[in-house]
Amino acid sequence: MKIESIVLREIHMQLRSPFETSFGVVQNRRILLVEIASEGVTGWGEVTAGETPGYNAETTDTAWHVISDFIAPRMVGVGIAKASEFPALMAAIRGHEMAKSGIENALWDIEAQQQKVPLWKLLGGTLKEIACGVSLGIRENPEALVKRVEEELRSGYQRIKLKIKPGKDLEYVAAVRKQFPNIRLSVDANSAYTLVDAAHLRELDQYNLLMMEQPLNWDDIHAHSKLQAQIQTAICLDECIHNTRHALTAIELRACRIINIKLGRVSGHTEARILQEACRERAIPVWCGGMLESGIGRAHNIAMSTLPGFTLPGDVSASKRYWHDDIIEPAVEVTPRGTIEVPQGAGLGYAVRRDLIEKLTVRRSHWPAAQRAG
Ligand code: OSB
Ligand code: MG
Repeated sequence: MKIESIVLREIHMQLRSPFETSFGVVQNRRILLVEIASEGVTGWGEVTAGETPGYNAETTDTAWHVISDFIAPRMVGVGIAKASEFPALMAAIRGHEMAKSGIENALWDIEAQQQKVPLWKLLGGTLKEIACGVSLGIRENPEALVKRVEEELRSGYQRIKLKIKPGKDLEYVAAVRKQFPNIRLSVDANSAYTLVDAAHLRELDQYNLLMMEQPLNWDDIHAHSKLQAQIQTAICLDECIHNTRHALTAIELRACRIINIKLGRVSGHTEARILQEACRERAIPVWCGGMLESGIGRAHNIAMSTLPGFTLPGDVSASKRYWHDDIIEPAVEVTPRGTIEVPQGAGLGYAVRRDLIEKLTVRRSHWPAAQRAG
């Protein structure tokens, strides 16, 4: 596959409602899309970095910089046999996994289209439908949260995840658990606590949670191993895991019993595939996390979620929970049994709404192959 041109663009999309986590509130998303042309087909990828460095170190602007100054100029005009060769070409660029992932995943889309197979099949996926959960932002009070949970359950979602932070935790979890004694329920702190809070976090053990996601520092696997020894609830690592090496460290240190895989955080499909297999061999369940993606990132998440290691419901939910008008067609829908049926078309399996994307674009950069040759 010869990389004939790369287009990088920033689109602005407004979430239907603000999403609050322990690190901030977001409603106006600034999303980078990558479009790569190769031998008659076009592949799409999404950069899942946030607007601020509150989740991890990357932002929309750092990704723009790294792709523009280091990745796109190096890749345009280059021929590679398989998308899985891309990470080796990026070895000299430290970190910036989300920037790399936007490019790599577009190459996977191209490879699948060239082979005329759905991306999930090319990746080695086996599931025909994937199990869906939802991630609910922090609310003004427990009653509002309970009401929201009820709505999501009515839509069929199989697992509810509550965002928590100090001062907005026990009371909220208690209220939801009281109303729904048997649902699969989890919490996500996005690094809002420290080991000093261990006794406080142990209080959550009484609510029979499926997991507690990333309670401690975004880069501290060791501290999570100390916490896991003190609580019954399974810890799930999100922010800490950027690659398979990190996952193996966490598993060996018993820092978690579950791992959340996000394509952007682990630099793309190639590493995600290796990581889920490593977890499967060690009986560590994995699930697909979300980063408030547009339809393009969502379609990549759906493809990844068909791999055999993904045994827990992901944060992959319907387009309409996020957007009035998604940039793919058809929009992603969830069945009454809380699943997404995997698309059968080649590549992503959804049509990209180019006209809408043009309207949403606020900046654009283009690298034609000739630029490299000349
Ligand atoms: O920690 O999983 C997270 C959103 C932005 C940044 C981090 C996280 C999240 C979510 C939302 O939980 C998942 C989604 O619905 O896309
Ligand atoms: Mg998380």
